[in-house]
Amino acid sequence: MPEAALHVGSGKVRELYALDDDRLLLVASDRISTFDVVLPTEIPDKGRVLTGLSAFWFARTHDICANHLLALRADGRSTECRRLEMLPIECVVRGYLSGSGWKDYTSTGAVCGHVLPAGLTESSELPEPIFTPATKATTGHDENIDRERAAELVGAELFDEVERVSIALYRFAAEHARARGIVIADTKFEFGLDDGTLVLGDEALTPDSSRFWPADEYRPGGAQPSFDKQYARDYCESLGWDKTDPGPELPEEVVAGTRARYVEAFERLTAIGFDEYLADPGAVNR
Ligand code: PZK
Repeated sequence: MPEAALHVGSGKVRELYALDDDRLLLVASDRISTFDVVLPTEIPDKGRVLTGLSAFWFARTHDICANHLLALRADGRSTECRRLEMLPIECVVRGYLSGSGWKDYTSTGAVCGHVLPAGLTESSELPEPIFTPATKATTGHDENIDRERAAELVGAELFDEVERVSIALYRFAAEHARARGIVIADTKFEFGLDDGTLVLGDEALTPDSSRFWPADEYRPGGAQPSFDKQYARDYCESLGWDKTDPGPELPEEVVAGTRARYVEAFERLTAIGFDEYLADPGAVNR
């Protein structure tokens, strides 16, 4: 628990505290959600994996875009960050056709105004990554919006900048990950402004903000297994759970298998031992 910090927000699996007028503390819990429901069982160290991975990407993408990270705390799960004026759109980049992108393509042949080639199949790699903004739903699901609507929400000039920066960040990370056996199918960024300068906030390029797929199992033509959550999903499906709250408890072998996949994603992507990260979170900056 952070000292002398006011709780200012809750996400499904994260908490946000105010440290002072200019700084926030973002704390990643070990909670896991599947099929949009937070499960009653935690995955030990999941919050540390996501925090460390985010910090790793922040350290390596400074030259593409400034970011909100000020310091990682010694607990490995808490990020001190600069307080920004957040933009009212989710900045999604898709390199592959999945989720709502695949749904929209099957009904219209386009995603957020990007007309795509005919004949693509579920999970196909796109010819080029596309920027597919969404609104921030306060309840329920984010809604895809076309580029005109997004430009109205943030202004045309800022729209052009977040599109360019989002695609550059995705290309950098997807290429890095692909060389290490992980497909980043799509990802969501949240940006803010600090004195008018565009700054990347939130968590970035983690398995909770992206779709990570094992590259060696990639087979377009259907849904792909999740790098991190597949054991938990398969177990939940095997119970015949109706996917309404509350979700089922996970048995220890599913917890252990899931934890191992998060740690594997961290180690593959960062080339840092997870034990080194736990001993010194600053390892992600070297
Ligand atoms: C900010 N969220 C999402 C909600 C969470 C996270 N640097 C920042 N400055 C101002 N606002 C935010 C950030 C960041 N990051 C992030 N909402 C506001 C969110 C609830 C819990 F952990």
